[in-house]
Amino acid sequence: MATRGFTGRRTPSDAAARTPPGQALTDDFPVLSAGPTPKIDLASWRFALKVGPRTVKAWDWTAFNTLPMTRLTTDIHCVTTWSKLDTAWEGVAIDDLLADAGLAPPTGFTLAHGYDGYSTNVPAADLAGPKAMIAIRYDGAPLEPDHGGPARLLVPHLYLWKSAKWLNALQFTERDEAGFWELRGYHMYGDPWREQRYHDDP
Ligand SMILES: Nc1nc2c(c(=O)[nH]1)N[C@H]1C(S)=C(S)[C@@H](COP(=O)(O)O)O[C@H]1N2
Ligand SMILES: [Mo]
Repeated sequence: MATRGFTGRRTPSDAAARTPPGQALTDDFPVLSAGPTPKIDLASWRFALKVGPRTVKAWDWTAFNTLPMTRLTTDIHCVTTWSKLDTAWEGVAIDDLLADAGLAPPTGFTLAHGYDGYSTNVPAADLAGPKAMIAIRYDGAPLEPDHGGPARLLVPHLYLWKSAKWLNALQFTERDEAGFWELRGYHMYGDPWREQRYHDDP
């Protein structure tokens, strides 16, 4: 029997129970970006952890790859109504990043910044534990540029627009500041199970 991920063991009712309201399952992996995929050279790639305007620590690609790597198989949900089950990722858990920077887990909010100028906001607590990471591999291979490679944020319990591609900084902020899509009417939190698509959704 050929299996991809856990697909072979998924029953129809299991799949239905894992599909949030208003979503439909896809086996494809659509690409959604506000602009063109930026060209990022691994030799010049940098990722910075910031508290407000202050850079606490920055990693180049070599240093980033010495951090502990975590595997995460999870469902993802895009606000354009597709969901994809059992996607397999590998990357650095935010807790491990904070430990390497000698930073206590922050309490406020986070702005994730991409190389393309994109940004999105996530409460800091939503990045803690095994449920979020900075992903560098997908489905056993380096993350493709169109999907955010070299490195993207992955916060799979929120709509996928929160998972900033081409990540170059995580910035902790005291206030909840809107990012690119949040300034254009998307929800400040974005829980797919509560259908928090647009700003005024409860
Ligand atoms: N840097 C950056 N990250 C981004 C985007 C973007 O335009 N730039 N688009 C977001 C949106 S709206 C979605 S739905 C997902 C899509 O991820 P995918 O292309 O891997 O499916 O990436 C999110 N992250
Ligand atoms: Mo999106």
